[in-house]
Amino acid sequence: MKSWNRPEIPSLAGSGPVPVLYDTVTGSLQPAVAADGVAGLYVCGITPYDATHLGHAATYLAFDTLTRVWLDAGYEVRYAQNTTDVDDPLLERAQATGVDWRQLASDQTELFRQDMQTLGIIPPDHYVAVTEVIEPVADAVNRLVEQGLGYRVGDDWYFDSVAASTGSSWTLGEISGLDRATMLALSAERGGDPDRPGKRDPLDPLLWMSARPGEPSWPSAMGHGRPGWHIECSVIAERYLEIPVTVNGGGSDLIFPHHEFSAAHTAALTARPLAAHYSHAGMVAYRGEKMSKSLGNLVFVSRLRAAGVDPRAIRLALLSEHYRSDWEWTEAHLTESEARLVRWVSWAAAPGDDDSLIGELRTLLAYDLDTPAALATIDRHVAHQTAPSPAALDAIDALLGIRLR
Ligand code: 5CA
Ligand code: ZN
Repeated sequence: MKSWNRPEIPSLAGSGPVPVLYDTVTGSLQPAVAADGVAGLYVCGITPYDATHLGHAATYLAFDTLTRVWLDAGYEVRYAQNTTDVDDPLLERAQATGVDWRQLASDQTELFRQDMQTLGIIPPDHYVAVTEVIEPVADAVNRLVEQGLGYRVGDDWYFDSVAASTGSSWTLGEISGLDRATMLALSAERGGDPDRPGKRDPLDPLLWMSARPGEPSWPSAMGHGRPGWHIECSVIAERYLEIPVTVNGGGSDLIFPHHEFSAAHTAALTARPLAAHYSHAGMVAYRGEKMSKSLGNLVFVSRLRAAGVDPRAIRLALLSEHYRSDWEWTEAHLTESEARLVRWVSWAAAPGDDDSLIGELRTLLAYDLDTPAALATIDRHVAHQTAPSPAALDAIDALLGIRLR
């Protein structure tokens, strides 16, 4: 699928440090290193049934920042992202609004591309819709069935997580580190069906859903149907990147069940881990609750854009919070960022020869992408009316995606 235009990224003299990044699996900061200087990044994409909200934008901006730090460290970055363009909520929304599901998905994906481009987010090298990989997904499910790790309930197919846990290089709970009671609760909350009779284990996730009347389906060895959710990311990552990828990322709502089971599927299919490193962005809330399409408490990037807000101010607002924290969007985030941008732009209009920001930004961002500290450092330079060198302004652009000149 078509991606979006890549922002211009100034190249800086020398190189910055390789980042250390909080890893969900070990619960500690770990260097996000690629032995051969080529970092592989897989980030879970949107389910395109509603416009991009600031929560999505914050998550993609976190991995954009990681990419910028990697590039500055001299790495090559290979990046893949999916879109879940066949899934229950999308089909339900299409049905409820009388729009063809393909049209809904392509319209919303297009809006997402525009939002990402406006925000200057580095695009993935491979932007892949699930509908583009139905055959490889069906083939992967079939292989799991042949290995005895996929089984039938009614006409649907499930992954045997207990058998996989003993027979492969993955064990249940390894990625999320959660206890069973928590996994059961999250499974029910996030698209699983722990109470369905006939499953070998309540946590077993769906691999292949048989065709439902009025819904899209494709032929396969398991009968007509469509992919389950976790298998899509497992297959797309393997198909477009080297496994294990350096970092598998997404929002923290994907830790369980999604990343747990994508990793399980990859381990069963390839005998390799999906990723060396699991990184999760915190949840952005609005009016007291997690911003979510299903709750409807959304602030849309496209609305802010249409209202004439400078995209750099949106970026600064999101960068002002640490990517790993859960935080609540307020109108003040925007007004403060607009004021900050005005101050920065007038400071940048009188450049000089002060290079010191370059090293400061490199150090702060390489330490678990500490964007709030990076902004605070720039604020200090602005307050002291230092005269930034053109290279220092380039560093703000290259590392934070904010162009001031
Ligand atoms: N298509 C699946 C992933 S395979 C999906 O979760 N789609 S989504 O549209 O619901 O979310 C897209 C991305 O935004 C995911 O990485 C998700 O973790 C992240 N996300 C969703 N809501 C928020 C939020 N309120 N704050 C931060 N990130 C969020
Ligand atoms: Zn995913």
